[in-house]
Amino acid sequence: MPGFDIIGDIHGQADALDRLLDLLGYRLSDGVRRHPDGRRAVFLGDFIDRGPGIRRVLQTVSAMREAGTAFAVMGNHEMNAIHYQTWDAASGKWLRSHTDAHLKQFCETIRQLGGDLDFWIGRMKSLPVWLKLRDDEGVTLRFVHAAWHEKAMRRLFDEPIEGRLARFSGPFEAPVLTEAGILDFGRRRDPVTKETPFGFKMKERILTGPEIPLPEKQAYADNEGTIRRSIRIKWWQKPEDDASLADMVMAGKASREALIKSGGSIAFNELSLKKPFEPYPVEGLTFFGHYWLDPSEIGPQTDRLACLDFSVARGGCLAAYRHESGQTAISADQFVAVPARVDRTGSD
Ligand SMILES: [Mn+2]
Repeated sequence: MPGFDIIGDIHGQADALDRLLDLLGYRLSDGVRRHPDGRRAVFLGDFIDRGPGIRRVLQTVSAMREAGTAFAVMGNHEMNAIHYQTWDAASGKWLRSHTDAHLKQFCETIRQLGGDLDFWIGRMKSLPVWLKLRDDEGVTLRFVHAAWHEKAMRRLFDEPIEGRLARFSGPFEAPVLTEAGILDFGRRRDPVTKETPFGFKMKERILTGPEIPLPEKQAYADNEGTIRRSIRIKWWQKPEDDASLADMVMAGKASREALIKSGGSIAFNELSLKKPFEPYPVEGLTFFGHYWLDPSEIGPQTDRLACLDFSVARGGCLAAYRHESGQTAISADQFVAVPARVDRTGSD
């Protein structure tokens, strides 16, 4: 029974994607990558920004989706791109403001896609915000870019927004944003009520992952030198009574070490949170990307949960997890990866 090959954040690294698909056995025929045994790929979002091959990554993924040889979910970078390009007439501004920092994130994509930018933005809008399916043996598989939050997802899907509009089209298992949903996910403040829409808050959680603000003195410089005033957390994990910040942070090894140096041993439960931290319970197998893990950390977070982002855009590697139908636990030996760059200088 054919299984699934789940692939993490690509960020324009088209060569690495080609090498990974070769390694997984997806062959090119009629311009589409297909697996001879009928296996299918699942991409976890963040196709664009940073790398040199953004167009080729979008073409590869798009062709596979259309041919039915792959599924994909939306990443925060695709959501940002859509919001950057969407004018909100009711508020009189872009859904993602055109600040220098936002332009800096998006400029490689604008430059590389040129006149085709709007065509590709249209394709990005067809990506579901999350995906749930069953393999051939009935095991539930969940896919999301950053965090699976079942309760929020149910409410997002079931509850109509202002004017009784639906946020999503398509089935619950693969919900695609409607134009109203794109607005609801992009508005920091509702133009009428002035409140932050539920869609915006949940977009932050699901596509960017929940973050917890740090006390002033705990701000720290991560491995890229960016000052962090909050930490991304292990959203699925109930903190032990004596958990430290370093135990609960969800980030690559270098970032964790920077946090520990700056005092990450302080107790997680001493943080003055507005609300107590509530882990998101998850059943079945869940796969996500987004967290810039170190290539030395390849392996699952728990036997039912795996992050597949190993920082290919920072010279790490592009990874996949080979799921076989019927398996109910994630196993460390079913990860495969290719490095961002192939070193040719050592060959003869
Ligand atoms: Mn991301």
